Order: sequence, then C-alpha cells, then structure tokens
Amino acid sequence: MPHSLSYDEADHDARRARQWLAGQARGAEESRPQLLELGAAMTALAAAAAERDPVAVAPEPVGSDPGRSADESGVVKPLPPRLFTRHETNAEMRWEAMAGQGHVVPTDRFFVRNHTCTPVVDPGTWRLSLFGDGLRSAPTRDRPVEFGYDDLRRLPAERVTALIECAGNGRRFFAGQQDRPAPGVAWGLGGVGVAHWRGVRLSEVLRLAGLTGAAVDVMPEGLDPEYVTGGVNLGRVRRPLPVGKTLDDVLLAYEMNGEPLPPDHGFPVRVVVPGWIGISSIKWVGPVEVSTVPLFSPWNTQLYRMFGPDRPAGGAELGAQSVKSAFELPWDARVPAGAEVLLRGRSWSGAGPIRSVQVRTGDDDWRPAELVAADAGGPWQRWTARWRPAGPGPVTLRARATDVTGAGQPDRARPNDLGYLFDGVVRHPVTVC
Ligand SMILES: Nc1nc2c(c(=O)[nH]1)N[C@H]1C(S)=C(S)[C@@H](COP(=O)(O)O)O[C@H]1N2
Ligand SMILES: [Mo]
Repeated sequence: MPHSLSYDEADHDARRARQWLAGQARGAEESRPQLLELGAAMTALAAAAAERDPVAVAPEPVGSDPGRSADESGVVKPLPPRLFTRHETNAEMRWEAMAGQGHVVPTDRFFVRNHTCTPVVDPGTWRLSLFGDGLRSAPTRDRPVEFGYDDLRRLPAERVTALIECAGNGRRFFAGQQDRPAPGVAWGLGGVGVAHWRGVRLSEVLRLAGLTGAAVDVMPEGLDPEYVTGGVNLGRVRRPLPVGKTLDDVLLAYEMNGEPLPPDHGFPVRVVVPGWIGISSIKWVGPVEVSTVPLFSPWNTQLYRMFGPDRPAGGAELGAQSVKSAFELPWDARVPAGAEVLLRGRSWSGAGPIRSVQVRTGDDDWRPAELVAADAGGPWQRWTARWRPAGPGPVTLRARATDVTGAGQPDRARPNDLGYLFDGVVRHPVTVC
C-alpha cells in the first residue's frame, strides 16, 4: 500500500476550526463555545492535566483478566532491562537493542505506549461496531453495523511497513538540552518503531458499512480502560480522523511482523495511520463513529496539541512527526580508543523519506553518513559512519537528517508546553577508553 502524504493534519485542523466557528461541529464535552473561549479552556485543562501528569489512574479493566499482566506496568510482554526503559505504564525501546537489526523492529522490543493497561480481548466475542449519521442507515451506538474477527480476515488483505511514533518521543531533551522541562512521559528517543502490518483497509470496511458522501470524520475508540488524569475521567482513548485520510491509507491491522497482533500492540485489531502521530493509531479498536459533522475528543483538543506562548489561542493540532536521528548505541556507551569503529543509526520523518544524514563526533566537522540503500524511500533510514576515536575521555556524538521536503534538525527544538515533536539534534554522550 503506497504511503500517502495527501492528508495533512494541520490543514485538517484549520478546516475544523472554521467549521467549529460556523457552528457545524459537535464535541463530546464542549457545548460549542466560541473558539477563543475554547482555546482558553483547553489551555487551562492542559495545564491542569500537565500539573498532575503523568498520573494515569487505571480502573479495573472491563472484561479482562488482571492476572494476565506481567507486573504493575499493565504490559503483558516481558520488559527486560536490556531491551526497555520503563516509564510507568509505558516501555521505551533501548536504541542499542536495534544494533545490527534489519529494517523493522522485532516485536519483542517494540515500544509500548499505554494510557492505562493492556486489556485482554476475546476475539470470539469481539466486534468492530460502526455507527453514526455518516453511514447510510444511520446506525446508533447501541445498534451498530458489526464485523467479527473472522469477517475482517475474510476481506481482501493489505500489507504496509509503517512507522509508529509517540508525539512525545524525545520529550526529555526539552529538559536535558534546553532547560525547559515538559510534563508527561520522559521519552528519550525510543518511543518509535517500524513494523510490517497486515490487515484490511479501513476504507473497505467503511464502504461495506454504507459510508455516505456526507461523512467528514471517523473516530475509532479503544477497548482499554477509561483514562483518568488529574481526577478527570476523559473516557476511552479515541481521536477523530478526517474521512479523507481513512479512505487513503489507513489500515485495520490484525497482524504485526507476520504474527497475530500481540496483546500490547492492540489484539485483536488496531488502527495504523501511516505518517501521523502515534495516538492516531488506536489499539484494541471497538466502536467507530462515522459522522457528518467534525468530531472532537480530549485527544485532539486538550492533549496532543501545540500550546505555548507563540502558538494560537486554541493551540495548534500536531502535524506530521518531526525529523529525528538516533545512534544504535547505549547512552554513555564505552568506545575503545585507537581502533576504527562503525557508528550505526537511523533517521526518520513523518513528512516523507530521509534524503541525507550528517554525523559529528566531538568537535570535528559535520560529515555525511552513508545511507543503507535498501531503506531508500522507506519509513526510516539506516546509516553508518566510520570513526577512529583518538584519546581517552568523553565525546559527544551528534546526528542530523534532512527529509525529502527539506525539513531538517535544528540545534534547538522550538518548545511547546506539552513537549511534543522534539526535532533538535540530540547530544549522545560516549566515553572513549
Ligand atoms: N486504545 C489505545 N490506543 C492507543 C493508545 C492507548 O493508550 N490506548 N496509545 C496511543 C499512543 S499515544 C501511541 S504512541 C501508540 C503506541 O503504539 P504501541 O504501543 O503499539 O507502540 O498507540 C496509540 N493507541
Ligand atoms: Mo503517543
């Protein structure tokens, strides 16, 4: 399935704001205030959530067996420290775990981002339930159009190799490098992964469910527990997608890297939205609302928005993921002096393939890295650079990439209150000894 860039989230947001002002929007929580009031309210809510983050109060999972969870993280798969760094309910991939790996991230080390915990869903009783006035018979939430697990597997299958990245990936460098800490999960660079996904196009299912030309938004909702933060229950994890994007390249995936989706990555079925921030790719999807008016949820009004002094009053919706680069090395790695070493790493961008990568070791000049040809045009780009470290002592490694749109990595990322889309050059410390 070709990767498409034709639906830009920021354009979509601007269109939505106009629809909101024209009184055409429907929010789950908001009673259609003027946009400026909405903006102030959202900023206040975000600040309130931010103050108390990252407290995710996980109620008892409905219909799940709490005994299945490996430990208090709520994640089912093992999280050995050599592969993961733990952050409460989340698990960050260690970049050294990718050294010498192929293009995709093996499932055992793929990062996990859970607002609460991994639910156990029975594929025998599970249903994808579509409802809303954007479907021909306008089914209701109580009497939806349903598809079972086997129904979906009988439909034409598609494969896509896609990258999923948390919008907060790299957040800790706002604090560590720029002295401007942001609340939320303190991801290093390991909140990202590439996998082979297989499933049915969402467009195919929407067509079978009776999609009409009047539909504008599609909102998938997860079956994991409701998310409570700062004492406020935000309900189930859900986030609207414009119908155009869903008709374009969105997948309902039931396989990851050739196996049934593992529990932590959305079993039995998850949404995969290539190029968009990770929260778009709803796991354990159940209900899907199809609406003729724009839909809103806390995940596109108060969370996952760009707030800050030089941002619009209502905040700006996040666009594509920013450009990033990582070395496949431990933080504070030890490197032998004198011998030539091959530095390896990867660069990626939500806006399109990577065109070039440069590496800098200590105070040396920037020099081009060699790109792994097999990755050209793919969701991320492996690269290598030779280096002969001289004397013993600490050295800072840097890598920066430019994507096909010309977007690169500045020395400093432009900050925003919730610490999204870090794109600065990361200073990776090593010790030559
Ligand atoms: N239902 C549900 N879907 C979800 C989430 C969640 O907590 N619940 N987390 C989202 C976020 S913020 C990200 S970054 C990705 C992470 O996908 P992964 O855990 O498979 O790596 O899933 C998204 N889908
Ligand atoms: Mo995320």
